[in-house]
Amino acid sequence: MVRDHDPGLTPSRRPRNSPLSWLPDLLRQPLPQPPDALRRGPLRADAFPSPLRSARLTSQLGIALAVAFCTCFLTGLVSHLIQHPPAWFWWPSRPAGLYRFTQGLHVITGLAALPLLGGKLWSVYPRLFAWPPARTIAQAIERGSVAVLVSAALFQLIGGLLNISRWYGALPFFFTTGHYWVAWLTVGALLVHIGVKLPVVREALARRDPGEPGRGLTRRHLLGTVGGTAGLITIATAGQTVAPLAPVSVLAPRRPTSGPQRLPVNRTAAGAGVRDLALDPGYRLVIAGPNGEVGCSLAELAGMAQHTVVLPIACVEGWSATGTWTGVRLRDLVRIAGGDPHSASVEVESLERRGRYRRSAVAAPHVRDRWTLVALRLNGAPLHLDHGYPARLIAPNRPGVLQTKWLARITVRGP
Ligand SMILES: Nc1nc2c(c(=O)[nH]1)N[C@H]1C(S)=C(S)[C@@H](COP(=O)(O)O)O[C@H]1N2
Ligand SMILES: [Mo]
Repeated sequence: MVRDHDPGLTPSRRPRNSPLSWLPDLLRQPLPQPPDALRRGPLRADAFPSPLRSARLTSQLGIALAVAFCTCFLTGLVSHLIQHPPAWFWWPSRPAGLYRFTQGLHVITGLAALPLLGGKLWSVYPRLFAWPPARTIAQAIERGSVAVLVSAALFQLIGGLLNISRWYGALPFFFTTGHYWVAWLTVGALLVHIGVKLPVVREALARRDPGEPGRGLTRRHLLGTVGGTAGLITIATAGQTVAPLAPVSVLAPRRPTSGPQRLPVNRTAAGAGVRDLALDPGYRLVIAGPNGEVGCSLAELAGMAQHTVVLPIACVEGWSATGTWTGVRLRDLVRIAGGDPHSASVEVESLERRGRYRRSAVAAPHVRDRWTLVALRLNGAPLHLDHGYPARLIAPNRPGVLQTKWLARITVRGP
């Protein structure tokens, strides 16, 4: 059975004569025993008879979850930093598929964590009804921190799932901001939890479980089922970014090859309200820099040196798809505007008037990369209207949200 554990407050480790020496004593104060008449239903002593639950099972699931959550946290943090770079942050333009890898991993580990968390919560949920609810103040605080951890973890996994399913309206706030701040809350509560439970985990893993049921479902079966479910979910969804798995990706929200020009569309031209502007024969791409402003027609852009690159769109939502793009190198346009192609940074703006992704910053490593294009063509044909016609940005190792479509203006800035 799962045992209660008092967070480490062994008297021997307590510093003497410190200004806080009263605190451990306070925390170990016993709380009043609640009246026994309340002990009904799930609060009864024998309410959860399953012999499958054990500290060892909980520990094994906990370790798998910790690995998934830490991977998710780190890859998510990278994605956040690329999109909101602080002054100290530097993100290279190569390897070209690095972001595709980190963000694919982010969504895959998040999805695999769902059955792991389900299994783990099942293995400990009788503790919700532990009697008495808390024996000491310290235990009440520790249980409160677990409640924070469970709510934050569920918020992250379910919110993420809604977002990759593109059910954007399901949450009453902007998903990315909530997901980012609750990630810190989750990881903080997780570190506290690991710190408190480490001794229990070590003890539980050191010896075999007593009372392993001889017949029927065993803990091994249970672990196998949870692990197998995590594996199945991975295989059934990873195909949205791992192309060879696409045929078996029955649960993936996106297929890498479905959409105009065999590429998914995130936001359509109609959705962005740019149809008329994009199709206007008077279209000009404004290029502004130290030399002033010039407007280039589509024919003028097509008359410049054209280059072809094979690069993925790697959406933050975890899908990615490779395209063959043809267009003008961004650094050639920077030169026309009078900027230094090796040190300049650039801001690109869309014809789209409103919308979060209507502009993006291109830092120097991406500006000088010869694979960064103002693309005019995709997979052998002029860009489809929904892929950013007449011109869009495509750069190596950048999240999809920064691959701005329907370009209207390029502003060259200094180093
Ligand atoms: N102007 C503009 N560009 C945009 C977007 C947008 O909403 N507006 N969405 C971005 C996102 S989130 C992604 S994933 C890619 C998708 O490009 P695609 O629709 O050509 O596949 O475009 C990016 N470019
Ligand atoms: Mo995206």
